[in-house]
Amino acid sequence: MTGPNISPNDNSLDCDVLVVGAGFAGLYAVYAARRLGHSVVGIEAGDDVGGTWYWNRYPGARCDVESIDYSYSFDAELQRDWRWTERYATQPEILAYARHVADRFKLRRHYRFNERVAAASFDEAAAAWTVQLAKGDRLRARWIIFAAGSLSTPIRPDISGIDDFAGEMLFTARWPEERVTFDGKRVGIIGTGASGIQCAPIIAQTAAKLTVFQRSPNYSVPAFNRALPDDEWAEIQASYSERRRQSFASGGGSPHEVDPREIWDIDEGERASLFENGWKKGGVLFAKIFPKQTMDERVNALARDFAEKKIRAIVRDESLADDLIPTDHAIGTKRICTDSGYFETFNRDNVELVNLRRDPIIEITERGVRTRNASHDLDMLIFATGFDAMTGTITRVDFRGPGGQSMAEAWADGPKTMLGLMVPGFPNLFNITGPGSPSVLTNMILGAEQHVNWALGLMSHTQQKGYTMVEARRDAADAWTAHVDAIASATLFTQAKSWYMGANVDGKKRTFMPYIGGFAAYIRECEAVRAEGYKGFVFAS
Ligand code: N01
Repeated sequence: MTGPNISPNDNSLDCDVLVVGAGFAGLYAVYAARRLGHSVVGIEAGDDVGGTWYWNRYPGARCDVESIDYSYSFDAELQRDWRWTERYATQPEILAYARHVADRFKLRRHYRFNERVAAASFDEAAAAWTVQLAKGDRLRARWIIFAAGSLSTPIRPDISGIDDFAGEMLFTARWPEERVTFDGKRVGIIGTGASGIQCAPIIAQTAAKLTVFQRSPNYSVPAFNRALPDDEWAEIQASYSERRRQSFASGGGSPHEVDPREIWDIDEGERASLFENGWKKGGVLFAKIFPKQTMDERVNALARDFAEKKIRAIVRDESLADDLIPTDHAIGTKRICTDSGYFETFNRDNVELVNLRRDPIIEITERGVRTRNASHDLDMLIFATGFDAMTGTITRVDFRGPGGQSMAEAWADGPKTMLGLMVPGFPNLFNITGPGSPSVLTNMILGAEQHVNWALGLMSHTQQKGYTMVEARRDAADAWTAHVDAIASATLFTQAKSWYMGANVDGKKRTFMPYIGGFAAYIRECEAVRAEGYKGFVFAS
């Protein structure tokens, strides 16, 4: 890397590259842009680095991708020096890793923390973005790398009386840094997605009572988490480069692949053991045992049947098990949750499940939650109610390209992108792990590295050719988005009411947002575009 504060190439600018976000994508963008000699300013809403892992500090938060894979690959020494202690790292350990990376590569000095980008407009004559920060400052930059996360705008549900509650009210996605105690408290939690499912078992251990308000049950597979002993660590280190190679050549960004055989060619006994092995791998990998598992309803039904039996084997009360088993979606078409003792929690005497499909919430009152059939008095109410995923954060920034259209307007009928990375009408702006990229369906850290490297390659190409601006062509973005749609339509994913589909936000266009063709296929698409001189992009000065 070059020195700490180099000047922008153009003196009328404050920096060459403005990076939004100090999560894993933003940190890597700052690192990689600096390595190429660009002057960089980072903007981060939190008071430190970490992104998702900075905000989601709720008890039980862990990654559902193995730590050894969910970590940067760009620096062999970092990979060697950072010792992951568990198979699935806890939120504090992942946050400590982000901080270590920021310290090690001296990235914090490029950031302005506790600051947000409110708006940005593109000045075509100067080929620069004028960026308006929420506290009033303005910055001018040639390029913006928007790396503010795919799941970073939490939803506050529109439930009548929500502000009247007199007890403690917490959001998993904005969990306070101070220690929260549940001891002796009557705690309610609304939401049974990955966040709710991870924290409920821990809350139940000390709360006087835990009431879980469930609108839709979710599939969840045990994490089978464990410590990583030294001998295993040594083996991982010895084969790390091969592991990374496999991850970049895989569908999901970690070194796991489906069994290539047709399920119907496998006898029932072997099928059962393959399902059992898939289950024991833990979490999302259960959706990736057979190639057509999320494409063919008959294959999916076998996986559902297996998962249902697992739930029934845990939950002692049969009618409670009925309520906890999803019936509205194919397994894997909403993100499978990864838990540590979730279904077991419902065998406890101090835990109650309220099935909101039968007994919906009428209002939140000063005392708690009133459903149609009962009043639930609470000392604490926790919302694990999800995010305006993938588009929610970028459309809340008032980006205006040369045509004056905002991103929210441009995407009113669903996001349109070229490779998920650029949007027609918004030159010199890269979106990292956004819609149209594999993002949330792959290992986000490796995905971010690949995106950022590709974006920086396009920036260098633009400059080398003597241009100052690059933009995705509309026809290319239409074609890419149609391709993203077409692959998704061949799966069962589009039938689920998931946040992948935008179905959790009222009024949001229902469209499958991530690219589901797999990480390796996506990398090939990006490389092909590069090899053809960045076909689909238009350059100007
Ligand atoms: O959010 P969600 P999440 N009344 O949208 C319910 C990643 N992640 O934060 O399904 C009552 O999945 C809603 O009900 P319904 C992971 O990719 C990973 O849990 O709309 N309920 C649902 O149950 C994940 O998929 C980890 O009927 C209401 C819940 O709230 C993504 O983040 C951990 C409601 C929201 O679930 C999002 O997960 C955590 C209302 N008005 C997160 N509004 C790992 O393990 C919403 N709900 C790595």
